Amino acid sequence: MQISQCSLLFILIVILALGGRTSSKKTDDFSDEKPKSENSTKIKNGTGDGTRDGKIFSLFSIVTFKNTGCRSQSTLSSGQSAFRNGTCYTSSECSNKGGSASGNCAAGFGVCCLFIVSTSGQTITQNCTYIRNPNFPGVYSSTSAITYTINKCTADVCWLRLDFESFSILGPTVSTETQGGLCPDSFKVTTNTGQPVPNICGMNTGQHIYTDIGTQAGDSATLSFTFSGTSTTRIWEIKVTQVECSNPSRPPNGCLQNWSTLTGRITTFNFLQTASSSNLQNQDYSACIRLQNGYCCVQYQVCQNVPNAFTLDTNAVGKVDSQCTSLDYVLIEGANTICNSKNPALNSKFCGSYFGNPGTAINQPVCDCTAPFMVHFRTDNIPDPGAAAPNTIYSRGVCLDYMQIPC
Ligand SMILES: *[C@@H]1O[C@H](CO)[C@@H](O)[C@H](O)[C@H]1NC(C)=O
Ligand SMILES: *[C@@H]1O[C@H](CO)[C@@H](O)[C@H](O)[C@H]1NC(C)=O
Ligand SMILES: *[C@@H]1O[C@H](CO)[C@@H](O)[C@H](O)[C@H]1NC(C)=O
Ligand SMILES: [Ca+2]
Repeated sequence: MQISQCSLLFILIVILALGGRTSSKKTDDFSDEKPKSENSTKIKNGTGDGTRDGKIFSLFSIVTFKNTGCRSQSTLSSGQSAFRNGTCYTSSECSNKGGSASGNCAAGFGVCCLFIVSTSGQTITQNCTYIRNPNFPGVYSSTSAITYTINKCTADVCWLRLDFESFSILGPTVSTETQGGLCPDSFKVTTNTGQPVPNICGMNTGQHIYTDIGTQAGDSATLSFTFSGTSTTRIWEIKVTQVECSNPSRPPNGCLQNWSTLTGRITTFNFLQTASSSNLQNQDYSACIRLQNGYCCVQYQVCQNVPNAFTLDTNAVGKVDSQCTSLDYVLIEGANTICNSKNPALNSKFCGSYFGNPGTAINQPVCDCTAPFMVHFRTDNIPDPGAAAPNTIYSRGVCLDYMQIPC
């Protein structure tokens, strides 16, 4: 009698232990790790109150889940994904932090907590906060400047990723460079790291920016909008993700944008896939590509099915290297027409209104087989000289389709 009762109890413990294990494996939101003060939540699980042996059941009475990203129920009409991202908290943590619950997470123990800020002057302290214009999804028709401050959500944040889910402010009014690509409205990112972030304007939905926010716990960033006149189309929604210094998805130093997909489309800011957009002035940044395993080169070509996808000035041919001195240009170090790392670099700067084929009015793909894999965009603030008369299709900027090439 004694023995069989004992083994029954043992079996019960085994069942409970196994049960506990599978449920903690079923969802990524659970963690066996010790709760870190800031990014995990520990709550008492009210189920399974021990009737016969409180000790056994108390093993399973604490639920710990990480405050990871979650998919909320709030839908996005444009931008990176169909739903806004939130952070998994308990419902009381969520309301204490100023968020709003939108769906569940952590197997129902948490709520997907959405953070949205729109009033000027607000300080953002939560990862994955959406910044939107006052009156969103309506337009912002006032001309009062707007500023937001972003503080680190934890001390080990080094980068911010800004995703422009919607972004439409006034851009250059002409599509030639007669004003050198001057921005009437402006969006500016300021940090104290000295990483240059170009001022941008116009239409930038779908674009993103990484910015180095600094390594000190107290470092912060400021996002500011200034406006030049009334507008019936001015609207923005920016997702601000805080990226840890050690996060493998941080960009390499000096990269304002980065991609790791096998193919992708890189465009200059305010490049509309219609004929009337204009290049912006004083751009000076790099878009970087991370090669996947088994890939050795990146091939670039002007965007397919986009008219005049490479137009930096009114020269009616492609130009390279020293021909681009004191003009707006694209820099791809180590570029060659052939995808083979043994071929020496042919050209690195490209300008004019055709890509990759100097002296002709024909676009040609170029290939880069030497790290780092990046495209640098550089524009000045003066109308670039050219042979032809001002033409509305010139100086639209650059749209490049890239493709990683296997080794
Ligand atoms: C912020 O959220 C993203 C997406 O969920 C996550 O990858 C990142 O680690 C988070 N950052 C911090 C500091 O927790
Ligand atoms: C957050 O959003 C991105 C797209 O912007 C998506 O790829 C990612 O899976 C989302 N993360 C979570 C945890 O839902
Ligand atoms: C950015 O670059 C890093 C490292 O080069 C890479 O691991 C990461 O996946 C990239 N991020 C995105 C969103 O592509
Ligand atoms: Ca120029």
